[in-house]
Amino acid sequence: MILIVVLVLITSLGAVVLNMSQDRYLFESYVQNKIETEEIFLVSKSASEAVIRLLDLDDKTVDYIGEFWSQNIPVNVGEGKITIEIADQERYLNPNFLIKNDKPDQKRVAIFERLFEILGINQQILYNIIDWIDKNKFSNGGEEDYDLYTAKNSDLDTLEELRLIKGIDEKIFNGSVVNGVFRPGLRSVISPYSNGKVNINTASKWVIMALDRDIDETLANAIISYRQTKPFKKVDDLINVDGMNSDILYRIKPFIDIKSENFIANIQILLGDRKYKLVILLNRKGKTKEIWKKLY
Ligand SMILES: [Ca+2]
Ligand SMILES: [Ca+2]
Repeated sequence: MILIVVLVLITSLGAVVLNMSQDRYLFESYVQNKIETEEIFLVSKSASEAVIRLLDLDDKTVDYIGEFWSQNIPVNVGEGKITIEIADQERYLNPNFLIKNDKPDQKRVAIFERLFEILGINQQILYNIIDWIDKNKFSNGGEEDYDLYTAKNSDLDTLEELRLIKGIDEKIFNGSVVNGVFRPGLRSVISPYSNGKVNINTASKWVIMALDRDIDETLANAIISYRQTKPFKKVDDLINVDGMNSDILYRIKPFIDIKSENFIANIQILLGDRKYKLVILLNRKGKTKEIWKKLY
């Protein structure tokens, strides 16, 4: 399986990169820039095709850490070096689901309240996020303070947009070290791209703990060590974990799954001495589709 995927990657990327090195000698320097633009365009296109093929080859009925897509994939061809890193988005909590039919969804708000408590983030910031997303202009304690700018009053389209919300600073967004221990920021636990169901095979300890008041750190760690040897094939398999009970399972069932639907591929591209970062959002409902692609 791994060999097949590597071959798929090399054949789709290889032809492009090899042809490019010959072109360099054939054109004058003023043409160079145009070629380089086309090179990166072709490499981006090939990388995107390779990721789509890789995700289509994967078993879609279950997704867990340790599957081929979840590992860093380095591809070296000619003078091109490409590293592909894919993360499913269902490992995160999606703040856009905090609002349902124009009102805060209380069960999901409770999940986020626990998340913020675990991460040591002021709860007021959660209400600022709700104000940012909900359509009304009434305050949940935050909106009245939006004096320098107005709240968006609709869903978050990107993760970076969080930085525009009152109170979310560098530390809260990226995480920080508290008493020698890394405390994750919002970017490590939330995503506006997930389908709203947390994949218990890929979610971090903090996200799992936020799901229910009775999931403490010990139980979250037990879930993670269980799935390392035996990924969950169905949600009900959670009952086999030491410390799990049917009450917790009943409460969290509407919010969890054992597979993922949305993926972000972070691709580092080195072409000679030029460096690029390509980010692709993909959706895999049925066949894998590219939603957007950004080149930096
Ligand atoms: Ca899979
Ligand atoms: Ca609002």
